Amino acid sequence: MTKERTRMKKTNKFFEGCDSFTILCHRAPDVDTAGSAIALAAALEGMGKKVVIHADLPIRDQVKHFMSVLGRSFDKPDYDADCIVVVDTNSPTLVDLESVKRAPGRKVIIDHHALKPGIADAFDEMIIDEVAVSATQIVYHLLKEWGIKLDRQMALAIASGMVTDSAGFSIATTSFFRDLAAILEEGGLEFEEILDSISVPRDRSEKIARLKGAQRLEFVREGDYIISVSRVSSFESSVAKSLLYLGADVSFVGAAKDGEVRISSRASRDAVKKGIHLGRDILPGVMPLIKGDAGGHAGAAGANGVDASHLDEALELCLQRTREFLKSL
Ligand SMILES: [Mn+2]
Repeated sequence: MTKERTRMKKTNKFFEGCDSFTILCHRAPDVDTAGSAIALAAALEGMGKKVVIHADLPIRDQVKHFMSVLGRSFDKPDYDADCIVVVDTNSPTLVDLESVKRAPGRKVIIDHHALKPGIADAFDEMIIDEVAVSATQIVYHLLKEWGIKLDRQMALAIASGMVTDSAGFSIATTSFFRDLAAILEEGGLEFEEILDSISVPRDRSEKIARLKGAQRLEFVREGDYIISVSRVSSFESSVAKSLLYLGADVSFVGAAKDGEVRISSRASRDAVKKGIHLGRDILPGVMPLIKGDAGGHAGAAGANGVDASHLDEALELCLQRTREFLKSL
């Protein structure tokens, strides 16, 4: 779907003539798709319409937390509703498109990504704005167009989607900040409330694992880089991540528990830019030592196996391979 083919109507009052709505979030929903659905649902319910919100599993912890803060839950989808609205979804694999196609009602899609082939044809109306930072920002403009005053819940839903999709404001635009300020003001919200709605409170055992990981930390310098190694009994990936916050460029954290052994590793953006690829070049080396598998991305990778007796050797091997790579730069 190219921008040219995108149909933008002057007014987008797609709700007219419909009494019941099913809003579909994308599979494994994020805060933007959930926030879009919640704000839209609240606006439609304010008009006396019946709305259900659905998303296909899995539902991640951040979204579970967000939904509970917003006081909303996912429901069973009603494909017989007068109108099906799909939010923050550009790919046919992210929703049950066959059910959408078969649905008798009006079908609308709202997104801030270019639609991938095979999805546009299922819809009667497309509200696509590729300049918007988040789908909730599009929903915000729709609600304004409909003359709706944002309440706290709508404002929180919209602003949270904007903040999470802006990737730490790295892709935020001037209009993004202008909209965000207006939304916070209209909803009577402090920015801190947005952060609370999207940050999952960390489990105490995870906090302890992070601190133990720091306590047992060993590190070596290789040129300008610092490689760190530690061992915990669980939350190894959270610990590996936290070691980067502490200052390491690359971290390896091993965990052995109940006959299972896992290694999690992280590399800083800088190390990844230099060409390190943990999932391809470093972690697979430990597979025979832990009798298991390894893989992952350049900056985040893991290994798991069934033999914990050589875990220290496996971590040492990761360290040596990383040193060799860094030496070769
Ligand atoms: Mn989005």
